[in-house]
This record gives sequence, C-alpha cells and structure tokens, in this order.
Amino acid sequence: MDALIVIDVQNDFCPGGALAVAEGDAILPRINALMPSFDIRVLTQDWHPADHSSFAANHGADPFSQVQMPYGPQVLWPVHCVQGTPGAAFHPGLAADAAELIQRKGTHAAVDSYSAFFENDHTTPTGLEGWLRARGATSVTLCGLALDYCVAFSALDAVRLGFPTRVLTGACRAIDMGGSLADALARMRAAGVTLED
Ligand code: VGL
Ligand code: ZN
Repeated sequence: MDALIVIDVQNDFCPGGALAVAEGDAILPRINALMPSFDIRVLTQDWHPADHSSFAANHGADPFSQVQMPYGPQVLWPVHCVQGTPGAAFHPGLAADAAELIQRKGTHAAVDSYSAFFENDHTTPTGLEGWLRARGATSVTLCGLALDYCVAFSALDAVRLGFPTRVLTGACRAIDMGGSLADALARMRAAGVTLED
C-alpha cells in the first residue's frame, strides 16, 4: 500500500510567508487532486519553538548563513513556522481534512528536523516510520515544500528505511540556494528515489 506524504505546505513557505518558496502555492491543486487516490495520507508540519536553534535571529547571524552544530552543518533560516502562529498553519487552500496523520517536526530547540522521519542528527526518530508500518504502508510518495530540503531529506530517509520511494517533483517547489536543488536531485537519484513529474 502506497502512502502519500505531503511535506510542509504551510503559510510561511508560501508567497507572503517568512520563508517563502517561489510558487509554493502553485502546487495546491495538484496535491489536493492526488489526495483521494491514496489509502494512507500524511501531512507534515514544521513546528518550531520560538527559541529554535535553526533561527538566524537566535544566533545574532544573517539568515541563510551556515553554522556548525554538534550534529553537522546547519543553515540558519529566518524565523518561520513558530508553533501556533498563522505562519505555521497549513495553507488554507490545502485539503488538510483528508489526512489521517499530521506529523509535526522540528519541535526540539536544539536540533532541526528537515525529514519527516528523523531529526537532523539522523538518529532521533519522529515516529512516522512505525506509524506507516503499523498502517501497512509498503511504499511512499512524497510532494510538497521544499523539494531541496524537507522533501529531499524525507525521501532519502524513506529509502534508507527500505520503503520504495517516489517524489513527484511537479507537486513540489524548491528554495534552490547555492546549488541546493541540483544537489538534492542528484542525491535522491543516487539513493534510488524515483523522480517523476
Ligand atoms: C524547511 C527550511 C527550514 C522545509 C523547513 O520545509 O523545506 N526548510 N525548515
Ligand atoms: Zn523549519
């Protein structure tokens, strides 16, 4: 059984948001149309406390600069998707009611979590793997925002966990900073992720 995982279609990642992805809202009709054709539907929600360590403002640093964290390099982002704020809410045009599970992530101040499966230390699980297996999912299809960060990290973890993994790139948009999109596509291809439009 194939599970649809819709990554981070939230106001802050759409035009007008704090970390807007160009045309982030253009994928809404496609995602809403995909939803009914899957038996298992998950939405992820980036859900940070205000003191989150991925926020440039909490380091006195410029957004989009990089720092070294105990778990590796980390991009510092504008303040985004703070728990309970309008920016953290799903885009109002997303058919969110169709999903059985909302997987929140990035809730621990000390470590970011791009992937729906593991935090950026690559060891702390979100619990999504167990939920999917308990529901009988045997493969996953991913879409959403942003293709080069949270979608790619989720897809790479999904294949690592043994799920045949497909990314619908036409139902994604990317941040594309410093070659991040080309890099993410190459890494997904090399790992065996199926990339489809
Ligand atoms: C994301 C940067 C920071 C994403 C989340 O959803 O791709 N990117 N937090
Ligand atoms: Zn985030």
